[in-house]
This record gives sequence, structure tokens and C-alpha cells, in this order.
Amino acid sequence: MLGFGKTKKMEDGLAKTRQSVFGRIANLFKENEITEETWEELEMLLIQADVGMATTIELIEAVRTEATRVIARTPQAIEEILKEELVRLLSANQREYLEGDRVLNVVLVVGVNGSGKTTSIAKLARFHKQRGDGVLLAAADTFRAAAIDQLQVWGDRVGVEVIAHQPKADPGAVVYDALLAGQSRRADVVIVDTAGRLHTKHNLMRELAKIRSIAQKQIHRAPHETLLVLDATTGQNALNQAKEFVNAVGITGVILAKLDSSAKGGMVFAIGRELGLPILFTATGEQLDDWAEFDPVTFVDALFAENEMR
Ligand SMILES: Nc1nc2c(ncn2[C@@H]2O[C@H](COP(=O)(O)OP(=O)(O)O)[C@@H](O)[C@H]2O)c(=O)[nH]1
Ligand SMILES: [Mg+2]
Repeated sequence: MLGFGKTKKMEDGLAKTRQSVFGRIANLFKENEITEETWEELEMLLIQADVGMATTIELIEAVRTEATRVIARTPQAIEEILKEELVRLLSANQREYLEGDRVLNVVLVVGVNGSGKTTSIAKLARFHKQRGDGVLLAAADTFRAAAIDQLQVWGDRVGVEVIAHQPKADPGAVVYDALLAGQSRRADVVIVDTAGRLHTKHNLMRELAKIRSIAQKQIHRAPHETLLVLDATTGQNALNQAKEFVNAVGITGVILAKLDSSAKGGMVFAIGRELGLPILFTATGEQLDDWAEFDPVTFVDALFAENEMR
């Protein structure tokens, strides 16, 4: 299923991650032998890459155990085991995006200001369009006037309709109208943009919860996905924010944005383990096609790919 193009794109998007920590991890396995020092260095590098302490320790334990079991001695063989364990770690929480058949899908997109929500929504809208889905966008970030305009610009570019009210309007009313419009236009999916900051965090979470309940009343089991956009450059901080959203609004999956700017791709591994959430999409740039469905094997291969440019 994964063409060369997609793998190449993921490799390009991860160039920065690879040039820093993961490149150094790959280099460890270019040595002639694996010593106690190699394992220590591996541990240090994984932690530096934001894999997280607990995950790192478990991971190394698993790799060492497996290496002993299959009597792997060469660095190459051990590198393969590490890659397999990384893929296993990433696969634990994976599932299909929007599993199940329904007439109208409601996708709520949440996250702090500047994490990449609106840009990701444009990319997700295009992804749906390319699959032949009818898409509507709801401009429920009414807190900042510019946010509505920004979504409308993206909507024009992608060629999808945006349902919007005036700045400061009730976001719940925007969602209500967008879902009505989605039903009457027989759309397949309504994607809801939301605010990332209000006067207080409490207000924000309450607003998101209200949007959820409006969607729920209008459409059976909506929202069908509540996607949290995380900025990969913010590392551990993003994980802490994520926990607040998980507790307040029930996240179903993660969009990991700005992986292209992040030296610490290791966050990807911490998300599954610490949040128990699947990563559904990754964004690796500001263009519409800097976007991929998350696939553990493609991702790990891209992390360890040789850097042709060096
Ligand atoms: N490098 C890079 N920049 C991104 C990516 N996604 C979004 N951005 C930029 O991050 C900034 C904030 O994005 P925006 O979508 O407005 O975030 P929002 O406040 O969460 O809606 C903008 O300048 C975007 O162009 C990405 O994947 N890579
Ligand atoms: Mg926005």
C-alpha cells in the first residue's frame, strides 16, 4: 500500500529528527561491536529524543532480551531488533481513523493555540476530498477574528465550504449550523476547528465539552473522532497539555504536527505509552501535502534511513 513517494516524503519530513538524535542512534550500530557503553549511550540518546524515561528503559530491556533470545551479536542484527521493538511500541495503540460506517462523520479538532490545528484541518479536508468524500468545515474558533478568516482561506484553497458566524459568536451555534448543513448537503464529514485559548483554561475546556454535547445531541454518537493536535517541537510539554485535554474532552487520536521542525521525533513513542492514544496523522510542513496517515513501519524506517545529503 505504501508507495515509494510516501516513504520518501516521510523521510524528507524527518530529516531534522534524523540529523540530530536518531542519526546518532543509527551511528551507534555502525560500530564493530555492541558493548555495555553502547547500551548506555542508546539509553541516553533515546531519552534525549524525548522517548521518555520509562519507555526508554522498557524498550532497552526488550531489545536486550530479544537479542539474547535469538543470539543476535552483530550491531546490524541488534539494530533490526531495536527497529522491530519500536514498531511494536507504535503499533500497540494503532487503529483505523473513523472506523465503522455511518452517514455523517463528525471530527472535532482540538489543541492549544499555535499547535497547528487549522493547518492540519486544511490537510485533513484535502485528504477526505481525495478519497471522494463530501467535506464541510466548521469555524468554531470564534475567539479570534483572524482564525475564521484563516480557515476560510484554507477552505477556498482546498475547495471546501466553511460554515462560519461572526467573531465572538457562540461556537456551539456554529457547530449546530454546520451539522445541519452537513445533513442537508449529504456531506460525509464535518470537521470542526476549535479555539486553543480562551480567557481561562477552564473556560476553554468547558466550551469544548459544550461543543461535544451539541454534536452528540444532533448526531448519533458524535463526535466520531476528537483529534488532539500536538506540536512535536514542544516535546514533554505537549504531553502534559495532552493529559488535560484527554481528561476534559475525551481524545480519540492524535495528529502530530511540525515533525519537520522537531529534532526530537521520540515523542511519537511516548504518546502511545503515556497517553494510550493512537497517532492517526503526521504533518511535516506547511504545505497541503505535508501530511500522512501514520504508519509505524514507514515512520521507523524513515527515522533510521540513511541521510543521502550528508
Ligand atoms: N513547519 C511546520 N509548520 C506548521 C505545521 N503545521 C502548522 N504549522 C505552522 O504553525 C503555525 C500555527 O498553525 P495553525 O494551524 O494556525 O495553528 P492553530 O492555532 O492550532 O490553529 C502556522 O504558522 C503554521 O503554518 C507543520 O506541520 N510544520
Ligand atoms: Mg487555528
